[in-house]
Amino acid sequence: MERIMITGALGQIGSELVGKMRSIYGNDNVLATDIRQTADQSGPFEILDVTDAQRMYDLAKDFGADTMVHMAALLSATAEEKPLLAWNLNMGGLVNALEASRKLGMQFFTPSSIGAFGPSTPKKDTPQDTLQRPTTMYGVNKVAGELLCDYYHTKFGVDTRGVRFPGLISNVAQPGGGTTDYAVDIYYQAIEKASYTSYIAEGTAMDMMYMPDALQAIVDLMEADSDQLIHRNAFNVTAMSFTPEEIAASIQKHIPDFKMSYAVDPVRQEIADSWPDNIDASAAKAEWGFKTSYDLDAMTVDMLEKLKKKLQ
Ligand code: AKB
Repeated sequence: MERIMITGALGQIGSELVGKMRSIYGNDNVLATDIRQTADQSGPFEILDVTDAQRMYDLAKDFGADTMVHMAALLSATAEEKPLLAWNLNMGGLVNALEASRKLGMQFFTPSSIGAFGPSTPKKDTPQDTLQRPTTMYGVNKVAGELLCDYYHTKFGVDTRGVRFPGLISNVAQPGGGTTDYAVDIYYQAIEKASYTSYIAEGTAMDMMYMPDALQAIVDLMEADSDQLIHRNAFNVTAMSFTPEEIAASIQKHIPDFKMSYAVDPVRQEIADSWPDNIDASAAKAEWGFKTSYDLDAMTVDMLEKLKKKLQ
């Protein structure tokens, strides 16, 4: 990785990944692109609608990119509201990014998700290789995407890589339209109001990861020796699994009067119920040394500290 182009650079992951990659590879070597404009001037930025294949190719070529990190996508709850838009954006954007990578010989990363699993997938210690019959448009996109990335590798030799991210929690950019977003929102509201109404029901366990671990995982996988990778496009990765009452209890250790209540959203609850409780990340650990630094309590300490400063 020397010249990196990132799509969806202003999204939840992209907004931090750009900074992380610029700090490692140099500001001028990371081209951030998004459909929206930004005021951030820390390095090159271009407007890009990822459904515009020609512009994506031209930008990568003009920049001399050797790596494509494709992050632009709609998340699970929005994809359920707008399934056709999700298909066109998530699959159209992905195939355009893969084609640009094939033509320009770029290394390629895109995230899959725990959304690639469905109700018939084993819920506990979900294996790396298992049943994947998701019941959401997002999940359909993610499974198709995993297969498409495998195809571009075996058919065309593109160095495609990816992980199945769990819910990601960050104190920089808020997610939008996801099912796991409550686990970010809860920290903001804990500081602002000492209370939170969860749209996910008590007892619903989902995998999660703190953003610094997620960013490191992307860098580590992209830097890993290609010969060591068997599951190159869809590694299970996770740092923790918790229910709404468990994250509330973690917050109460620091904000004792924090109160949790529930107003369950049937759409997002159904999506959450179709996902695993906790996935097994042993293939990622064995094949490229995946590791994490934050568990739930360590993440809570850091989130509350950073958000208190931010919201002051
Ligand atoms: C979502 O909730 O849609 C995402 C995901 C787990 O892929 N955070």
